[in-house]
Amino acid sequence: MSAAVQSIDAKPADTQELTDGFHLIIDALKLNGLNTIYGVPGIPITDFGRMAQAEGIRVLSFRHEQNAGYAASIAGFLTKKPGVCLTVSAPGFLNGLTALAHATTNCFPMILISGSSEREIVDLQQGDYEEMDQLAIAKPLCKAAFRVLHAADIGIGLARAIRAAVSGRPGGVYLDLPAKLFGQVMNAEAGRKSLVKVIDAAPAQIPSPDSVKRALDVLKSAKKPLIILGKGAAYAQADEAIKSFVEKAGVPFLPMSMGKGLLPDTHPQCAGAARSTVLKDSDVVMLIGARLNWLLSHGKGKSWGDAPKKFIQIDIEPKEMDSNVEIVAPVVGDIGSCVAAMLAAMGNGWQAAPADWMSAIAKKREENVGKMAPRLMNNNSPMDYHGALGVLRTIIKERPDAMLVNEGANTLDLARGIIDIYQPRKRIDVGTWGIMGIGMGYAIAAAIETGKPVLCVEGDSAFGFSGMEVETICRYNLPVCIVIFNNDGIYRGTDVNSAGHDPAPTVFVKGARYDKMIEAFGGKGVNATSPDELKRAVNAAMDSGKPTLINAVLDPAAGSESGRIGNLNPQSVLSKKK
Ligand SMILES: Cc1ncc(C[n+]2csc(CCOP(=O)(O)OP(=O)(O)O)c2C)c(N)n1
Ligand SMILES: [Mg+2]
Repeated sequence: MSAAVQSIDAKPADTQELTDGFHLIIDALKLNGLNTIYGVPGIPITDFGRMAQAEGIRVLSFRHEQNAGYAASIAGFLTKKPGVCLTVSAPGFLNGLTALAHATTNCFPMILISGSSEREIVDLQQGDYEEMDQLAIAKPLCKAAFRVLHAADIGIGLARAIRAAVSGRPGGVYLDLPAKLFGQVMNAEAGRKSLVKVIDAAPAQIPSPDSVKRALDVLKSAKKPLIILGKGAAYAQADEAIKSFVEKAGVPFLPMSMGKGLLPDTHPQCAGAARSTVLKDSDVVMLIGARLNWLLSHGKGKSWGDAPKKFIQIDIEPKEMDSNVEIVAPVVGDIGSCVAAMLAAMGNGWQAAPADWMSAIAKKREENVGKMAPRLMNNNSPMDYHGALGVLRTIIKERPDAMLVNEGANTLDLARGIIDIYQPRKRIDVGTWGIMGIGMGYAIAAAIETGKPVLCVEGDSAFGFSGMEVETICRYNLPVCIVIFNNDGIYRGTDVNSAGHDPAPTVFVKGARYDKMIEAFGGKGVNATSPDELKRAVNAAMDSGKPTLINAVLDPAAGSESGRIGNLNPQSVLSKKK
């Protein structure tokens, strides 16, 4: 037992001011500006949630920990402060763990705080209530994991968790708080002194001048340069510097899904609508906060073409360099510092990319946009993806500061291409893993953290993973409009099972009315069968700020297997492909 805890024996109990684990955790969170908790109550954290709320922390109580965890993870992305998720032991912890792993994979700062059972019983495997060695299980799935056993160590424990989450490449951190800790009593003054306010939690990491010069030399030598902006660039909140750099460089840019809006998708240098051309034909590619993972086909293969290519990479994580292909100019540092250093080193008289490259891209972009335009204006009923997304595209154009949440397969891939984004960090989606289930958690955190209206564009399958949180959205009366692209199933609603009476694995109840779900909790439900109806309903929802769920009736035959990534499905040589 620590000296601070022992010291309570030194004076009679009634003459000294006491504090306890509950209060120290709350004080430590508040001291570090962590004023929001996303979680689900239960033993041993129920009272903690109540007390935190009473002390002014915003406590958002969810219906399932995974959704609370996703909310915390995206809160981290949006604010650069660790999002906090609070769960009960064993099953609650495991439910939150998916989100913690997701945060780590996506480089979002998050802290999963979980209550846990009695160490003495857990370690002897004597069958405690919700027994589990949570710390051991969390470790491989997050950036760091800590356990606090003494009240006097709460301040240090939280400080370590905060630093681990936000410094360097951000990620998920697990903080294990055994039930006994909450009630542990210690001298209040000693308690206050034990708290740590984390100074400069994510110190700037300045790139070496040589690496900056090398990168600019390579960029300067390019005939067909390309800049790719990843969600790391969006996370950095160096929006002005990034915009100035891209414009001064005069290089076409391709935004990754959550990098959209750093510069508007309608910017003349945006190559989003000419993606395959720029990947194939570019000769120098500068990655800014984007990794060469599967989302960029690992930087090689068919989609990158045969032309020789040089890669420049700006990333805070040195190990990211050469992960898939050779990086001829690695620039290691935080994105803000790196881009600022680039801007400073470019000097005056930087030559924009050659005009023939820019005009080839502009031509391709106009061709593709022109081909798409009539499809976006169709008023078919039931709707197809393009008709429905044409409407939502206009709505976001008119409301560029709204938050857009997006998940699904076709619903995701087509919305990403069709809905232009105009401001940084407005589009939040399935991320690196392409997971379903982020929808309602993200929507809730987006509303809470930004105070802006939220539009969720959800496949009917995707929505199902977190659908119960519509109650949470109604309970907190959040300005969230959920549009469900209801095509009766996963990818399509038309599969049939030729071998028996069970439905095919990819189809759902036909003609389901998701709009009725939100009515059960006092929200507004709308069934929209045409683009016109959809437009009216979404605009009304965004104007009212009232929780709304719109069941957008899509043609069950609209959509293709796995959206744009059908090629990743393994094929059987024994069964013929339809
Ligand atoms: C957690 C998780 N489970 C399963 C999947 C596999 N999966 C990919 S997309 C998808 C649902 C696609 O259907 P829907 O959301 O209705 O979109 P649609 O293509 O029909 O528009 C599923 C289940 C996943 N990506 N993540
Ligand atoms: Mg669907």
